[in-house]
Amino acid sequence: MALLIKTDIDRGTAWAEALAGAYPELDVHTWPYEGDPAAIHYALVWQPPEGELKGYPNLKAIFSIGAGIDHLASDPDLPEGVPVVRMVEPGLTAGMSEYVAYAVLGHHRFMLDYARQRAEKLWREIPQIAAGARQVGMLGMGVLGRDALEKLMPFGFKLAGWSRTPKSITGISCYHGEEGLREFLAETDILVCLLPLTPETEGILCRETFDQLPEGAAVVSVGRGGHLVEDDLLAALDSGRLSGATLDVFRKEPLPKKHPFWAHPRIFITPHIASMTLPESACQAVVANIHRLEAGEPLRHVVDMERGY
Ligand code: NDP
Ligand code: OXD
Repeated sequence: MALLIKTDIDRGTAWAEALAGAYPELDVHTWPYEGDPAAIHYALVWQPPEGELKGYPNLKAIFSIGAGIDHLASDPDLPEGVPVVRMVEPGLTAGMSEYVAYAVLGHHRFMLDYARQRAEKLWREIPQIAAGARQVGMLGMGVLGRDALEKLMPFGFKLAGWSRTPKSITGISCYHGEEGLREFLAETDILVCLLPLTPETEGILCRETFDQLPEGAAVVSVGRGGHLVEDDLLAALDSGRLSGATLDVFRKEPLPKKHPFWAHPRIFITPHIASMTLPESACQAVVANIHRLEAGEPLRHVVDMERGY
């Protein structure tokens, strides 16, 4: 049984070591691979070059190193009929919840304002608002969105989530579909986006959405850069419609040096690090799935490529 890893060199080495520990019999190769493509049964990939995977005729499954699979869905030559498995692993989930908690608390406690005051050596108290007076709204109530909201529960925020299909979760007001979006947005003071990037969700963080939020709301964009209409965000921040934004993902990554986001006082930027798959814990999920398939059992977390996530 052979598996090929395609990621950056450092992460590839960490993955190969983790897999060797978790499944010593697995023959692990790192990309670029110069052996016989027919000998490879599994691919574990992050942003493989377009058309690369179709060159392996005996693939049984493609494992995405990330939770998002847009880097695979965009390949017009993705091999047909080979299941694509998204990454669900505790390290990735925990990291995302940490980031979302940090960003939400930062907006809640006016940290962008205090950073600016610090630069001006200005000692000024901004009146505190009780967490219970604010709603945190999550776009995308999947593995990551739901965990992040649950981790925010002890702070006492009002919590709301929006998804495609209906949900019922204790302590979270759940909305779904286009009809639910308006009601969800109207009450959301801190909006977090943890949707997958699909044709339906592309550009969802746009003027029309911002205009439905309460005046002075904040936005945390951690799904994909394609969710955000960048000019609409700048306009909403400059007019005061929105009070701030935390952005981890961008339409073009790395964010170009001349991009106006870098210098904007109401934007906090990180370089797509909200969460990272940890090979040590993630290899267990991959290995368990390989064992499942080899035993004739169904794979877990297979992507519905029609739906796009
Ligand atoms: P899941 O597949 O578990 O969840 C996706 C959620 O989005 C589901 O609740 C789904 O609804 C909802 N959804 C999808 N399409 C729509 C739609 N058209 N309208 C309303 N809701 C919709 O994904 P994860 O939680 O595992 O990951 C989410 C995304 O986070 C990834 O796709 C990736 O882009 C991003 N990510 C970013 C990282 C970073 O470092 N910045 C790290 C990891 C992930 P339903 O429940 O009804 O199906
Ligand atoms: C992911 C990511 O999708 O890191 O996991 O962006």
